[in-house]
Amino acid sequence: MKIGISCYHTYGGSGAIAAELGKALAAKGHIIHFFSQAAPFRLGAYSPNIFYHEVEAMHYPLFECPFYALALASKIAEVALYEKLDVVHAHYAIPHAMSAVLARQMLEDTCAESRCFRIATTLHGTDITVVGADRSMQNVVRLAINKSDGVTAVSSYLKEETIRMFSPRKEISVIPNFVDTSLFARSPNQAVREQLGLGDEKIIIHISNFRPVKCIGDILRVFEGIGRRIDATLLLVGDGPERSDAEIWVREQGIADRVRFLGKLDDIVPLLSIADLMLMPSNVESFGLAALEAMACGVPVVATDAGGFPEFIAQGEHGYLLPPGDIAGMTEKSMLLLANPEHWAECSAACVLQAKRFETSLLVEQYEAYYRALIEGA
Ligand code: GMT
Repeated sequence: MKIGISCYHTYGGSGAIAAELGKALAAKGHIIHFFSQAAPFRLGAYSPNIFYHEVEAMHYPLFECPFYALALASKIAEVALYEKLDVVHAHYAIPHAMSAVLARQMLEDTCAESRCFRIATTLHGTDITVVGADRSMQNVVRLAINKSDGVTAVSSYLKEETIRMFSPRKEISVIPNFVDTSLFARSPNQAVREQLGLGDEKIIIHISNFRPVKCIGDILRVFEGIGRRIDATLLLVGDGPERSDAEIWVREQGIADRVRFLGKLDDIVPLLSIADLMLMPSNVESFGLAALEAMACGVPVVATDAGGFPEFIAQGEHGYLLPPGDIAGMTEKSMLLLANPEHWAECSAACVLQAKRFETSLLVEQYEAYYRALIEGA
């Protein structure tokens, strides 16, 4: 198949899933055309089956905002026509699905409807639970969903939320996030510990874009509680709006020497491989890809019972789920794992097995079947 993928290039789960999906499809012989503002952060090395089209919105002094959604629509239409794309897979309802809908309208005079590309839209969460919750965006999100040929959500939670908030006409299928367990596998390396100046203390890790929804303050408070009982270091990977406040807070608390702000890193496996626990206290998370990647590396997770986490983290088996904001509960459960080597080892092994149920190859097959059904149903 010839598949266009429209996604955000920025540090986040949707860009990671879109890039990994495109790479896996290309490895199976499909031709993939990526559309985004910059190369998606996990795109990596050259592949003969992957083409990347940078979308540049026109800048003109009269316009306060560049017209990215329109530039993207024009680019999709241009590439779809000349490359004869079968499917355009939009990651996010807005603007990507909306731009794909517009692109198809641009081609209406040029190609017969039955020959035009199909639109598959994947909802990742923020487009529904954050942006979509803003009344000014509701109509356009609903339109993008209803005008797509097929819609998938990354968890049952997100599917139900979308139905509750938008009552869409379209059927929504659930295709969860996935992880390549041949790459995300624990391989502890003493050199990594040495580079970071770590001893034999317990390592707690968190990876995100530091947006308010990630509850960075809760991570710090849980870590502070852990640090009062055992020797531990917190590794914070990523960057975003909550980082500055977090840095100030750890300095004020006098724990700055035990909290490392490592910024945005592409290769997180070496860090996950030395981690003992991942903290994900998000107050809403449609899936939580970073937690799945940690589990693949044998890292148990303490997260919230919000959103999609309960769909792949079983209580007491792969870590623990607590209500958002329950700092005392998260601290206690973290200690249960960190202070009991046998329990930790059982959880760690169970995490690795659980991640294999979300193996990239299995979920990529589901996407391929989904595209085929859309094409055949045309
Ligand atoms: O979590 C983020 O802030 C990034 C966001 C994104 O759009 O990249 O992630 C969303 O999509 C991921 C991939 O499907 C999910 O694993 C994340 O749970 C989801 N984030 C939220 O729902 C907050």
